[in-house]
Amino acid sequence: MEFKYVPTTCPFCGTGCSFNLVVKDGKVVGTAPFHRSPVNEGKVCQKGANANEFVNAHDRIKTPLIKKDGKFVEATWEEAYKLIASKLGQYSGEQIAVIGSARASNEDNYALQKFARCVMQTPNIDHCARLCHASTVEGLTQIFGSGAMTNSISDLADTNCAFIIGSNNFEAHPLIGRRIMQAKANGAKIIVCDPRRTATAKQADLYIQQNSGTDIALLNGMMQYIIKNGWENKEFIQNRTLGYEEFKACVMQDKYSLENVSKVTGVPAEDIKTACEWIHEADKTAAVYSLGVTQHIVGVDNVCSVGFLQMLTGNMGKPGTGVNALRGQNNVQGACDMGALPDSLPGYQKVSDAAAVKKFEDAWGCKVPAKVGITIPEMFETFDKEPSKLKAMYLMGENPILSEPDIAAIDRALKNVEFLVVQDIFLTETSEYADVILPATCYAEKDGTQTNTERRVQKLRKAQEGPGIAKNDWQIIADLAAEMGHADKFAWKNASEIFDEMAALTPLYGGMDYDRINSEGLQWPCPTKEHMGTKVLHAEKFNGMPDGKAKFLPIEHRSPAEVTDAEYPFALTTGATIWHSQSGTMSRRSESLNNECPRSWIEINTEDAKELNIKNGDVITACSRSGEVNAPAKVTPDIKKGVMFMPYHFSESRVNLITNPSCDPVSGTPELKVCAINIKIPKEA
Ligand SMILES: Nc1nc2c(c(=O)[nH]1)N[C@H]1C(S)=C(S)[C@@H](COP(=O)(O)OP(=O)(O)OC[C@H]3O[C@@H](n4cnc5c(=O)[nH]c(N)nc54)[C@H](O)[C@@H]3O)O[C@H]1N2
Ligand SMILES: Nc1nc2c(c(=O)[nH]1)N[C@H]1C(S)=C(S)[C@@H](COP(=O)(O)OP(=O)(O)OC[C@H]3O[C@@H](n4cnc5c(=O)[nH]c(N)nc54)[C@H](O)[C@@H]3O)O[C@H]1N2
Ligand code: SF4
Ligand SMILES: [Mo]
Repeated sequence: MEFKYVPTTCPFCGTGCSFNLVVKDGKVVGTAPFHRSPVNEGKVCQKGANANEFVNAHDRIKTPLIKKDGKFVEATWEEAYKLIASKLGQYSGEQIAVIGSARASNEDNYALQKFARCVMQTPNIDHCARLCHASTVEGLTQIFGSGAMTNSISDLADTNCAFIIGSNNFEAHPLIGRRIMQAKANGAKIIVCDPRRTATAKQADLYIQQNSGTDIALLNGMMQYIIKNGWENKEFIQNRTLGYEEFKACVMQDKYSLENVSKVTGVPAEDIKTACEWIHEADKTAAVYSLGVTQHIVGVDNVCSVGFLQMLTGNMGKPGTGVNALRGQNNVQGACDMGALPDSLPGYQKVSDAAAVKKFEDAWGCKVPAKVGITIPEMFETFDKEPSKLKAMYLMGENPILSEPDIAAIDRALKNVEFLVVQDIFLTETSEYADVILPATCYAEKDGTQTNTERRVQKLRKAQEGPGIAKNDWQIIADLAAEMGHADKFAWKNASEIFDEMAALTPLYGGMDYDRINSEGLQWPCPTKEHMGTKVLHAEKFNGMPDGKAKFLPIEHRSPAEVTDAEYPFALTTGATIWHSQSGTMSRRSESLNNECPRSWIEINTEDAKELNIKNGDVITACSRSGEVNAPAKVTPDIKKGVMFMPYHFSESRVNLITNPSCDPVSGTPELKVCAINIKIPKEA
């Protein structure tokens, strides 16, 4: 029997590993290593290894579906396009909200944002980066002039000290965790700061278990101790930064003394000292962070504080250093790069910049709304509270009824959407609310590109045909645009043509084309055809800053939106497990992954469990000001006393029923990492 091997990029996380899809008789049947990848060198995690399993799940959507009398009925593409065109045509620009997909390719997202801006004339386009690393994009842009991971995955192996804060990379980015372990094997010190003793924390040489939501206090305390010892890098501060004196005055306040910070964070002063000593002694320290830092009402300030630690110690612009924000979904970096954001055109060219808007208007031959649109939380809040303002939604590859905080509010909002189009590969809990569902091909069925966390643009390669009459996302959008009278602007023959159009308008990608990225990909910025891409940002200069210098700011600790009290005495934090991905639409259809982890749970500290008389496996109810949810208890000493944890992948146990919708005021990222809860023990039936 003939087997064919098609190299492609993983559809799960932002690490961007490559592997081969094994194809037999025209169907994807397995995966096999692809050794040449500079990211993962032929290795994958359990999700990558089983990434073939959901592709041919029996319940892939095969035809468009139109809701008639409350039931979905199979339809032809023509029927679906006609209906959508006539419905969307009834609304004016800003009455329409569009959500892009960090699962779909760069080409798909480029097509969607062009459709939103050009055909729909709406500025309201966003995607799930809002729920995770929008705080990174905002924070790092404020201080460095670029919102991306500064360094490369492979150079983490060369660091002498990894300072990991709010990242459980052993589960969420396992092949980045592998690089950090390579550094450890070479003698690097590993510091992990996390309220949970995670799989990552268990590898640490120093584990710092701070209270949830106290990272600024911890970082300010560390920076005060570094300055007090004269360990700051004076030359770097002098030559490459601005704003130091005001920043210093802030961190030197008595409230950030070791003694006071120890009280706020719950971390022994000795451990804070040790962390500072190791960073001081190391030639190169890499800061690594993820959602434990960003998903807070102080997410942007948290991100900046991590940046300041690296600026203060001169750990920027060299391999093995930097601020390494580990981005989430397979193509969340790309969806941001492509302009699926309410304030940015492709390549972070701002909608508030008249020259940028003019450039796109000239290239596309249409008006482009020169206005900042609304974010995902604002979209749902408007549908919920002011439905006269927002009428329709086009949602490509996102499952908000599981992934957004405060599900009761999202339910009300979705019920208020007059016309909802959902474009996905599976029926989801969200698509139940749709008026029309459109079947898309998945990663294994299309050519295209995606951009990983280290800014590497890599190929997706078609390995099999899609199910039924499913089409590529970009093709669906182009067909719909044609139906609405804009055929000329969306007349692409293939994904490569879309990439070329995008690259010509996007200086970060300007030197890339499908031939150049074919083997190992290229890391942006790559402005010209001769440019070899950029492994380390800010090597000589902070190019995006007006004067080329990074910016220190004074940042104070602030408490989370919900603090614990007598009624809700525990802090709940939420996140990922290695076996599942996001709302589980893909990973839970993988038999291998779902067998390993078939149900949700709630982690409770051993002492708390004893006080509440809860045993391992007891089904308990967690309740908050927003709602309640049941899950079996997992009693463990690994979580801090007073803190509990739930994963967010399980539709039958929706943790977002109890999370709170408070957001960072600048990034709009919800505080998914802290809410106040209590526990009820259901009476035996
Ligand atoms: N297996 C798997 N991998 C994934 C995903 C998945 O669903 N499954 N999702 C992908 C996506 S979209 C993303 S964005 C990334 C997320 O990657 P991560 O951010 O690494 O994963 P999380 O589990 O959300 O949270 C990280 C850690 O933050 C800690 N934390 C909670 N509160 C605080 C706090 O106040 N301070 C600090 N310092 N830490 C805190 C949590 O205990 C947790 O260990 O993972 C990606 N990778
Ligand atoms: N409590 C809590 N909630 C969280 C988080 C948390 O830490 N705690 N994390 C948040 C984070 S970091 C994120 S990123 C969000 C994720 O939130 P979502 O983006 O809503 O999660 P996914 O399950 O990845 O949804 C992606 C959808 O895209 C579909 N899909 C896959 N491939 C394709 C494709 O090629 N084309 C199309 N059209 N569709 C496709 C999938 O079937 C799925 O329905 O959740 C957030 N929610
Ligand atoms: S680490 Fe991420 S990209 Fe790599 S195989 Fe695992 S899920 Fe896929
Ligand atoms: Mo994410």
